[in-house]
Amino acid sequence: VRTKIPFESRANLAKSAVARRLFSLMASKRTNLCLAADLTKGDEILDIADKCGPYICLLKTHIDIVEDFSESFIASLKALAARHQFLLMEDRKFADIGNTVSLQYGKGIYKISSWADLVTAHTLPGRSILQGLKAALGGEDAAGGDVAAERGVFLLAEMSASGNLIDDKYKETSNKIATEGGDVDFVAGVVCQSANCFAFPGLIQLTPGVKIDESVDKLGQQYQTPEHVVKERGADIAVVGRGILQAKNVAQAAQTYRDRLWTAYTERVAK
Ligand code: 5FU
Repeated sequence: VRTKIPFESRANLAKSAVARRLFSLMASKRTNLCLAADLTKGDEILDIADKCGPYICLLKTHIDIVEDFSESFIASLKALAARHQFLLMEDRKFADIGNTVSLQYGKGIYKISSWADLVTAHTLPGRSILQGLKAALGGEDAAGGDVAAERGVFLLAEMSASGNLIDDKYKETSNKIATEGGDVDFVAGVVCQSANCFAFPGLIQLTPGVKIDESVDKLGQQYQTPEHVVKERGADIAVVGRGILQAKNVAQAAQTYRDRLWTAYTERVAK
């Protein structure tokens, strides 16, 4: 089973170059924590990215909630990612026809494809979502090289929201889109809540809805503990937002989440 295989071995199995990079980074930096930097001011995001940077493998944004977006904000965020060694994921949850997602990914104010190593996408429109996103990267480069090499997608196969409409059939087909066909080199992983979402060890399971105090929020979010998502639910990377954002000392909270998630992972592969 994939959950027993160490990240450094799974790096060699990954078809996506970004997944290989991320697996290797997780193994060498010893972290499987993703920070959901859901803040609305650019400076607040940069500040938390700097403080939590040493403890995370991935920083996840919702760029459309940033009130003072600018190109210099992106430049600063990229500099922090390089300094602290983490990747950037825009949680855009693309869900439209290929032509539209291509424009949404590459154009507009945010030009997501120019800075986000990874993005998220719903499988609702089917396989064309991958072709559409790839189209924003311009297809093959002049030398026939692979444009997907620098960029990757996480496909949603489950959601943490209570009452969400995803059923087993949807999950199964999402898994097929992630693992079969000509665009699998573009798929770095799957966003889901359980280990049975996919079996292929070259994909990364990203699991949101993680908090030390297991609970819910007022708007349908459901939380599980770091140990539970890693050991029982198959999470490779756990996404933590408010569990860190609302802490008095965010760096210390990030370190605590990192330690608990990493210990749970090492116990999982050793067992
Ligand atoms: F795909 C999903 C999902 O199923 N649940 C989520 O919570 C994504 N998320 C994101 O993870 C959500 O958009 C937030 O950015 C983050 C969770 O934040 P929290 O503050 O830890 O609840």
